Amino acid sequence: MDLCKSNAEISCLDELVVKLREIFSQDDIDVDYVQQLMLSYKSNPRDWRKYAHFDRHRYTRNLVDEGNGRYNLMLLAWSEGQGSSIHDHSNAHCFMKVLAGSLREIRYDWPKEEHNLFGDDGVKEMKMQRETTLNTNDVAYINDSIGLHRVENESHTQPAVSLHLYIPPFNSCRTFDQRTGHCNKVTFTFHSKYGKRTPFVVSVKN
Ligand code: CSS
Ligand code: FE2
Repeated sequence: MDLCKSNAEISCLDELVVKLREIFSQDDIDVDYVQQLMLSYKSNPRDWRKYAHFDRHRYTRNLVDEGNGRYNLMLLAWSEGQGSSIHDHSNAHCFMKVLAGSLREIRYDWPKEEHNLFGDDGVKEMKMQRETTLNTNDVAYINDSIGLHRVENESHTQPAVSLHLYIPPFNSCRTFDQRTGHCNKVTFTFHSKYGKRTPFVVSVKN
């Protein structure tokens, strides 16, 4: 592990990890401060290459740090054209910093239930709030009171890598159908933990 200087600027990913552990030993979360801290780290692939495992079929989630159970820090690796569904963040804070390439964030309002005379179950197209392109080193923040989002690597020529901080950690969320507003619970898995590929878990039903 590289030794990092401990000045105000964050000079490497290991230093960011140490700083985050310090901050979250307290209970209050200063969203602006955490965002500034993540901004002040300038991405260097040497720091995070070992976490960047790509998959041809979908974006991967790679655990970097569990922060004493208070948060999850993870690296997401997006191949060309890969994206997420529209999702919530299970009442957690979500910080997202682009480490390589660029990502498109599309935000939506929560779907509104519409009940009508015929008892239909509230099918309603979801309303988009805004679209933002996040370039390398940019940081975005969202929580459930702001809305929902989906994230996409729109590039057909460049992969993208992002660093995500979720406070508190969660292992499931809800995904939403843009045309109907209907949602499903999904459970997450890690493709790798601390740089090592997670073994496949095959569940056998009798
Ligand atoms: N919430 C998604 C990534 S976009 S913030 C996830 O954890 O996979
Ligand atoms: Fe998200």
